[in-house]
Amino acid sequence: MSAPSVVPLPSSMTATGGAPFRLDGAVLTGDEAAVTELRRLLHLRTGLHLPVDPGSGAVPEGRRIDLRIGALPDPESSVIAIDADGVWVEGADPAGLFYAVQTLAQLATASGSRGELPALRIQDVPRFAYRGVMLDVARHFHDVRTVEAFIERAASLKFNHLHLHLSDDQGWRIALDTRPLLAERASGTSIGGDPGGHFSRDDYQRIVAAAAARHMVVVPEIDLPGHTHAVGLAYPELCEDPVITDEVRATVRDFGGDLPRPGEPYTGLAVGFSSLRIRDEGTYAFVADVVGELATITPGPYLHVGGDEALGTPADDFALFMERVTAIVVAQGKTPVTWHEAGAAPGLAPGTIGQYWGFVEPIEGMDEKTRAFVARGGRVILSPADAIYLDMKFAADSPLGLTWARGVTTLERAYDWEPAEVIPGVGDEQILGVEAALWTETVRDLADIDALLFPRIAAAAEAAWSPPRGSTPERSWASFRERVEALPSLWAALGFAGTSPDSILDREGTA
Ligand code: TNX
Repeated sequence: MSAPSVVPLPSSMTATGGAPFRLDGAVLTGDEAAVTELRRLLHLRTGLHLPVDPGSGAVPEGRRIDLRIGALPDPESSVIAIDADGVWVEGADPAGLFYAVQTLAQLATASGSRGELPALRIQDVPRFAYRGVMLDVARHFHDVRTVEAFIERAASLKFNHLHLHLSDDQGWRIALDTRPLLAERASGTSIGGDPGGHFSRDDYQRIVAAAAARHMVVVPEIDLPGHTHAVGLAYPELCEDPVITDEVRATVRDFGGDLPRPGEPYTGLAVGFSSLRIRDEGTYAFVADVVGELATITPGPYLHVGGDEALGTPADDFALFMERVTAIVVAQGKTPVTWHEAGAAPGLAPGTIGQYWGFVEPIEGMDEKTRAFVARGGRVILSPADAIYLDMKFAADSPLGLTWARGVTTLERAYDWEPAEVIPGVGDEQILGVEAALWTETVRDLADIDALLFPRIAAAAEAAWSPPRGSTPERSWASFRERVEALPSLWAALGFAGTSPDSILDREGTA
């Protein structure tokens, strides 16, 4: 018998071969939040409105779907037992129970009013504590509702961190009381001259709350000291003039737009031309304001301070800046996260987390820089760009997406890599987690987001949650490719993808 389709693959799943549990006539009981979520999902999936046990205890024998918080050792873990007489679910904590409920939604087959759940036992423990998705709201601004939709999509695949890329050359996307000119003067446009925008502090709190309701922690990123052209629209005295390299000219030639000019909004997609003034104390007053305010409005432990592609910043200055900015984050009681380039800075604050965005097979010493975080007591988030940069094209003829990271990136390439094999010397103990990134140079709205997200986000979820590749026959591309077939109809039922279920998998082929 082929195993039921669950993605990401649970740490252990046994189909018992018994008769399934019939959903019609079933009654939901137990933890209120979990009951509400499962009722919602089963309705969307099967059309059934299951009744909730009013607490009388008079649920007919053999008809219970019982959802409880139990005494399990591992955070976010759960056990599920299904047979013809009932469904018993225990979560270690509310998150564990929430994830078990997402599994049940995948297992529920829709057959008119007679949905059912297959007889099985699942024990599920995530491999990595940090399972992230990143959304770039700087290249194109995406509003609160879009971010909420993004959260819902990611949480259904058991991601638990939302990294928001809140600033870049093209715009500053969060209003801060300490530096009001940023939102006022530096958020008006997006790439291609599309409309800009920014989050008010209330908007940001709504995002934090929506994420928390789905067991996700927000990781805000302010990208420094490069990717800061927009800062110069508000505080010109803090920024160097753009450094126009051959690469910048080539990008303008290939993708259009104008060269960056000081004091004018930048609407192209070149990178690496901007820098804060590193030897100016005003810069650190600015950084202290921004980091301090972000720390007060962010409940999660991490603040991401960028550090990527600072090609317009001399190496010594870059090292000095990253040392100071990570110290400022630590002084605010948060753990700094930076892109892997900052591993080159000898004075980086101990414990800083490094986010690797090189390829599955590292080139140009990127692995060396990433190991440097571990040497200073930090851990690593893996975002290999040729696998899980979801902004890479999924098909050569798609107008959406870029190709620089060995694109076109097929579903197979998104799936078929193993986290512990990317950086020599960085294994499970040194890996904090895995994060899929969606940069938005070509991405204007939720339909664009969905077109790039699905189905590759499911491959990233399996790298982040499931046991190592090859550890069981099911943790393989061959098995994933079959299991993932079951998901588009669920995604369509949940309203996730604008496209029809068939087209999600067919448009790229799965080869
Ligand atoms: C590289 S990877 C970037 C971003 C771009 C992205 C596009 C990294 C840390 N920086 O600035 O948006 O490629 O794929």
